[in-house]
Amino acid sequence: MNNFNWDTGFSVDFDLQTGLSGQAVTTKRRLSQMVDTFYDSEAARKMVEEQGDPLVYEFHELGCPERAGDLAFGTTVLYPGKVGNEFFCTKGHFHTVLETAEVYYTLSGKGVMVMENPEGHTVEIPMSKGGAVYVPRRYAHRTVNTGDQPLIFFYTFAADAGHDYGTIETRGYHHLITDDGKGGWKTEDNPHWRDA
Ligand code: S6P
Ligand code: ZN
Repeated sequence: MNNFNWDTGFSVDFDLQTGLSGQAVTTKRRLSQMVDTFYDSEAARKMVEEQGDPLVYEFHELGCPERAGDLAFGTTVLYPGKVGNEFFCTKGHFHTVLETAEVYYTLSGKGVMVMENPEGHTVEIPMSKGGAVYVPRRYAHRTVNTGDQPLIFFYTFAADAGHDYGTIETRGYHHLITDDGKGGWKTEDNPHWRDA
């Protein structure tokens, strides 16, 4: 447990030098927990068996009360890797309160913020050190590591926003972010996307 006082204030050391092993506990997502996130889920299962279930990402959940007026925040580390041609990414989610935005600030690495709204409008915004990305209200958000180093970013959002993972788990994303074979990334339509 921690001593974060959400009523009188506190500071927290994210301890980025030692891979988030400081005072703030992280939630970890291994590939076995998200094989169906990737287009080639069979390749993901094979990687789990043959490569010892790699850690895809971890992020802080500091225990911010889910009440109006508070700001939840933390740091995410998304590790480099690929499943087939598709870069490692987070699961991605809508906020349960759809009309809530979020801000991401990239501390190191490079990647892409992949967003789409319920009407199917899609937006991809590159992420690199020193850049802030505004995730607008109503947009699902997923981060993708397109580099060969960890992508590390700070995030903050309204604490009562809630997380809807089910919609993305059921429908998938419209777009996949894949290796372009030239050291960069490209967007491909996801053949598995379902208009459920
Ligand atoms: C929460 C915020 C981030 C993500 C984290 C992991 O609103 O967007 O903290 O939770 O980057 O991604 P995901 O999609 O597994 O929640
Ligand atoms: Zn969010």
